[in-house]
Amino acid sequence: MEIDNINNDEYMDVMAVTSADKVWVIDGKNGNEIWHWNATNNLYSIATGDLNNDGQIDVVVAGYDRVVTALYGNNGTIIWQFFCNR
Ligand SMILES: [Ca+2]
Ligand SMILES: [Ca+2]
Repeated sequence: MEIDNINNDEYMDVMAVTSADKVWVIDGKNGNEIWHWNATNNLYSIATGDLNNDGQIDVVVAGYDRVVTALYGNNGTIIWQFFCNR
């Protein structure tokens, strides 16, 4: 779980991974879904930060199958994936 203001309003939002392998981004103001991403990699970790320095907070998740995925914070599409197979 992570807390950050992903839609640049005046309220913090919630980023969570669930056992159904989904990433959920929930508007902290009203509890509505902002977006979700259907993962494939048994997620257990999530963090936020502006990875590409565009002023928009992004989301990074990692899973038990050794894949790290970076997602655009505005819509949840994939920025990149890193496969930790070494
Ligand atoms: Ca917000
Ligand atoms: Ca960004």
